[in-house]
Amino acid sequence: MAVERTLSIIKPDAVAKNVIGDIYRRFENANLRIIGARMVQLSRADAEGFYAVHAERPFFNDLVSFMISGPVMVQCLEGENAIATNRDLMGATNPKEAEAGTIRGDFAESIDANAVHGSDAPETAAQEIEFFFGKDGLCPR
Ligand code: RTP
Ligand code: MG
Repeated sequence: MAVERTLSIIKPDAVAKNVIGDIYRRFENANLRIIGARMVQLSRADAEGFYAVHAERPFFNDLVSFMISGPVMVQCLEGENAIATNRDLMGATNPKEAEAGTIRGDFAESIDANAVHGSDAPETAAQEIEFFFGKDGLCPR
């Protein structure tokens, strides 16, 4: 397994529930290191740019509106197999299908308010990390 980086977002619903620390604990328990972190209030243009890959999907407007409804906590995670490890911690996109003990199983309310985002592949991870942290905004160690 290779050391990878992935982009994680704690979405407005989970920030509002005051569970950032609980979610960070899960990352660290899974041997993922937080090598960059920012709390951000996204603008509509920011969210549309971040989710441009979904622009033609029927849920795009709901997704963008939700992601700008309050601040989000954005982090770059690094570790062995980080992309899949984070997706396993997150659980299924639809919380009705997410297992108990996953972040979405424990905290998500709906397919929109589903607590977290995680990159789904190395290429998207690299793009998403650069979107939030630029070329030199990380503290790897
Ligand atoms: P994410 O990108 O947020 O980590 O979630 P994901 O990979 O599990 O899901 P993705 O297919 O990339 O969709 C991005 C977000 O859009 C919302 N969505 N709504 N109404 C729907 O059918 C629907 N499908 C997706 C979800 O909030 C999902 O996280
Ligand atoms: Mg996705």
